Amino acid sequence: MTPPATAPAANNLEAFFMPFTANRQFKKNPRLLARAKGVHYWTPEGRRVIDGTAGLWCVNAGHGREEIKAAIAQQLEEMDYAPSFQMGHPKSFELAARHAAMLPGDLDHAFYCNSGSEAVDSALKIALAYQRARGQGTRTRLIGRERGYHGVGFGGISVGGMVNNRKQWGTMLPGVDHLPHTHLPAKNAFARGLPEHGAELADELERIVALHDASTIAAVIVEPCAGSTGYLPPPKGYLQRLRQICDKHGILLIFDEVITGFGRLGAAFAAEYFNVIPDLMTVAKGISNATVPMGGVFVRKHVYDGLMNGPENVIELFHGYTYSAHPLACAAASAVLDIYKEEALFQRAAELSKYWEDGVHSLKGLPGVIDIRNLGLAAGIDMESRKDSVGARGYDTFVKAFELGLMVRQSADSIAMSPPLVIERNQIDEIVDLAGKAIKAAA
Ligand code: PXG
Repeated sequence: MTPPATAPAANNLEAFFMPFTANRQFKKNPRLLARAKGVHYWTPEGRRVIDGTAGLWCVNAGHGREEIKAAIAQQLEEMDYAPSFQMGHPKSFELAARHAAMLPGDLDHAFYCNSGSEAVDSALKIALAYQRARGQGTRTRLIGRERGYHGVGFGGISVGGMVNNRKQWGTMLPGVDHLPHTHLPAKNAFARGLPEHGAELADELERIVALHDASTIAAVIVEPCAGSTGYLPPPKGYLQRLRQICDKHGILLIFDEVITGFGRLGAAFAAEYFNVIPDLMTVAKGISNATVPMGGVFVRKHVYDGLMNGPENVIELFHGYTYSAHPLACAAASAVLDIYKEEALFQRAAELSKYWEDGVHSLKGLPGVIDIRNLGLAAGIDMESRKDSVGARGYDTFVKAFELGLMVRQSADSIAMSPPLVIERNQIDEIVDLAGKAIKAAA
């Protein structure tokens, strides 16, 4: 019998209502992580597990970085908290200037929050406010994409396109439409890097515009490379086409770079990698190396300037969080920028990406493997579903990998891997070897 939730004990798992977890299944057979350093976790019993996922795509500079620890400790000593409403603290302005300097094009303003979900909802709100401020208040529709993941706020799930994240929540936001996803396994299976086919799927935006009229559409939001749905790099030319169609119709383009931001593709941002500049960009995860929760919305000059109208004493955006630009998050984010730069980690990811690609594609031919995709330092592997039990095989692969000493992420019958950017070649070999063993064991 499980002990009552109120008995405080280290082995009492009952009270914690776990997120995105099969609570009852987990609590019968838990997987606990107690310590982390570099590219490894250790379980409470001291078993080492290689982090094939950088936590949840977030610990890009590796675990336990002393420089970040020191920056957070120093900030805590100086000032634990300061409000950002009608007040400010120096590190928030300094961080925003540093982000602006590293962003492509004129993405030169930063709004801060505490997670990717908040970043997405903030971006959608900024888009609506901007359209209204420029006299286009009829533009209220938001367009997402099938299989998209934009966090768990009502805005994010409305534009998102993963059915399990949507079906429990009723009608969500009204006035949302979706582009088709870009996963075309019949044409693109086992593509290395960007798939050849599917750029024309961006033209579906023209169909949506024809249906609703451009004058009703505020913004389109997509992940430049979809993450949670099993890692779907965009077809060649797709993002460029989406940008052109948005420009033609006065629609804002939002890139959700919560996963792709801060080096995952081997460039600072996907916007830079693809040379497509969105009007707004959402980030989180790697922004603070996951040490202190942080998210952000990067905004282009015309969007920011568009909102700076009306009398100067009037608040331009009635939106923000108690912890927007939290001093500890700013200190951590600044320290991680130093690491990214000093260790040239984005360039390192670019250099390793071919080795990674060869490694993960060597798993082609294993039993049940039906597709492998990669871009930058991440990959998705699809396995054939077992009859009548979608997701069972993916789950077994994930559990087996953990038992063998490798952390992967599972989504239905896909697994995704995205190691910290400090990973070494021999550790990539180890990840690929263990993933292969787990796939075979779960076949
Ligand atoms: N946008 C994108 C593109 C994301 O990947 C969010 C928004 C939401 O971020 P927060 O910080 O609110 O969780 C995400 C989060 C997985 C996985 O295994 C992915 C995420 C979170 C947890 C698991 O793919 N992405």
